[in-house]
Amino acid sequence: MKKLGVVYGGKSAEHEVSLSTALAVTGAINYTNYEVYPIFITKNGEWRCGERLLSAPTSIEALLFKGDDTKADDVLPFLVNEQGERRHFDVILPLIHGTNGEDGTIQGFFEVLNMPYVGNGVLSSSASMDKHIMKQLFAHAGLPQLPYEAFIRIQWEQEQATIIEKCEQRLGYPMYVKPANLGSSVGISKVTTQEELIAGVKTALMYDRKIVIEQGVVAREIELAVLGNDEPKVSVPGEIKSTTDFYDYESKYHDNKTELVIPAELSETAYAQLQTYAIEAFKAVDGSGLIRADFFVTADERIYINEVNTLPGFTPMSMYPLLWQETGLPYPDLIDELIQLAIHRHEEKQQLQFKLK
Ligand code: G1L
Repeated sequence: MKKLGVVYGGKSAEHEVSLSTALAVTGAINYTNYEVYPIFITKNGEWRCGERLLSAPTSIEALLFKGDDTKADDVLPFLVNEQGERRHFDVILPLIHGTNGEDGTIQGFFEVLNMPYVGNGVLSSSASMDKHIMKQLFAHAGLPQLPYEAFIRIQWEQEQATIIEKCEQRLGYPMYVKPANLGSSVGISKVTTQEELIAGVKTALMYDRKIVIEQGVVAREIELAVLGNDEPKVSVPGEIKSTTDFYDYESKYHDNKTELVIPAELSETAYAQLQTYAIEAFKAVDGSGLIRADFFVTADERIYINEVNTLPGFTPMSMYPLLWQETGLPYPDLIDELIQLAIHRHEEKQQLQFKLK
């Protein structure tokens, strides 16, 4: 039996989302195939290891372990047990963001430990966390995307007028102003005037030193799920129908203001084109394990890639698992496949290093 460490909680804004995800995942794991160990990271960043789970936990409370709440940024309890012996896991399932939205950090930690982990590696995680880097990778891969502008704080301070002029000429209103480095939708504004643009940049600069401004578009939001390593598979497309103005943090996680239509209603041409683009996007960021690829599709079926998400929502009611459900892969099997992919990627890497010796 493989020892599986499920890591959840964490210092990020999505601590609670992570806990619900951990409850759903530990509820769906096949306990006859894995020895499951819960690893809880407090909001302070202290890692706490629980006793082996023998069956699905019944509530989030069962996943929270009490301890010294004054401790911060302590990974030692993950590395060694109470007897001071080194802990070992065959594979880690990180249901978590890196600290403060800077992703790839948790992945780097498991790399250093040479521990197999589920999902994207350091490069795809961090590249997809920076909207500007991601757009440059998409451009390089020839993926269609809407025009945008990107700049850092000092440029805004020194060349504000030029930046505004460029945005107005190349993009036009409405625009979306976003911090480059955020997973969720905090600090984002939709702007329709120059005053709003200036205010939006000021807001976004509170969250990041780098800003991306995107052209607004009247379009449907279509998402696809990609799964695999070197030969990734793609799901059917799904549509997010929002009732609010844009797909914001609130409606994403808290309200039920969005409706998912799976499979999305599309022409055969658009359907196939989206599937090709989703795989290309996965490869463009050098994904591994999984990626959710998000697109805009206009009424006349012009397609633009919006972004990829290396840590998509992952409860059984989230888009990514629902897309696979509809494509013929149920939630427990999806988790199993992701674990297998992690082990396989790690084994290949070990062989590569072995050949060099
Ligand atoms: F395990 C996977 F597949 F790699 C995986 C890991 C993490 C899938 C989805 C997620 N998502 C999350 O962890 C989160 C959306 C709860 C971020 Cl806080």
